[in-house]
Amino acid sequence: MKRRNFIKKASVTSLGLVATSTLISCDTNKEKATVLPTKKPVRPLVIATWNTPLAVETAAKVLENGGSALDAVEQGCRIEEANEKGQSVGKGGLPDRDGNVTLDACIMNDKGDYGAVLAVKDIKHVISVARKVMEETPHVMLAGDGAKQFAISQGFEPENLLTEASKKAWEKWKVKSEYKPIINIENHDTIGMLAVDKDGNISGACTTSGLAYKMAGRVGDSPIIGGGLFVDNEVGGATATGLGEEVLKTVGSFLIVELMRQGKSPQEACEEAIARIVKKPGKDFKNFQVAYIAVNKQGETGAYSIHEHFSYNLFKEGENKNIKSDFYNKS
Ligand code: SD4
Repeated sequence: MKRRNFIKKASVTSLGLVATSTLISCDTNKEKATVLPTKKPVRPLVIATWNTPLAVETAAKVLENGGSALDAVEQGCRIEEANEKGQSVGKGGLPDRDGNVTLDACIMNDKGDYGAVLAVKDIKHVISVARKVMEETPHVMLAGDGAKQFAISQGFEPENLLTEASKKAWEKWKVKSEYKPIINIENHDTIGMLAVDKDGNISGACTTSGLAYKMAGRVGDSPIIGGGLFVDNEVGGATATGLGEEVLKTVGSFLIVELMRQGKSPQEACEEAIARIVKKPGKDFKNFQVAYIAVNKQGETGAYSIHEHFSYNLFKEGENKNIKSDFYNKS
């Protein structure tokens, strides 16, 4: 198979906040992708939030070897869960305000099945636990201690997820003793991943430690179907990163898939979902970020964020020096 891997990074830096989405598409076709989102249908492909090349490459390899989209997104997400340097996913995630690392994750397959775990302590690969919930139980969500017990019963090893670096960061935050949860703004964050396999079947996954220093028990959008992730194999999939409360209030990922069902492209659908958030009165958009990525059945992709929304016109005119858009051919 003649293959090209395309990595496209679109990043927006504005007001000190950064949103990045990374696209790798494995293409049998000779034509170069020149823009993000891809207008040209590409299959198989995998896209993920933020700049997570190793995770995306891992997932792409699964697809290249003929694996399913479900295996691809699970394997991709596991890379970030094991990456201790990433402070918003898996081991090394920043804790809640009491110092406990609690993880949320969910996964959806091409049959419309879904599994999720919420507020799980001491288990690193929550994306795989979510898959077990989907495949081995009659339920769709397990939370807290029940989820942890289930994971252990399935052979997952409990371990301390609080690294020294995250503990230090938490201790520093505690000194201020004000309740202000923080969304990580560096170039690494919650990973949401969507894959389309060579047959056009779509799966998605999302895994996170949620907001840094959140209230104990707080759960965001990432493990909630329709919020942080939604896949409908007839139409496409979408996933989110950013302030989960705002994603949930607009049921963002479900909205994007439904908009695609009505004929919008993935890019138009992501833009509309962001517009639903920003048109609400009284919101201070400078202080939070929401970003979506989406893919449709044909293998077209879209990506949009609140900060892009406010920079879009300048971006179109090429006048905003803060917006970078690089293209790499990794063949
Ligand atoms: C949450 N959406 O728990 C997650 C956090 C996140 O970028 O994506 N941060 O709300």
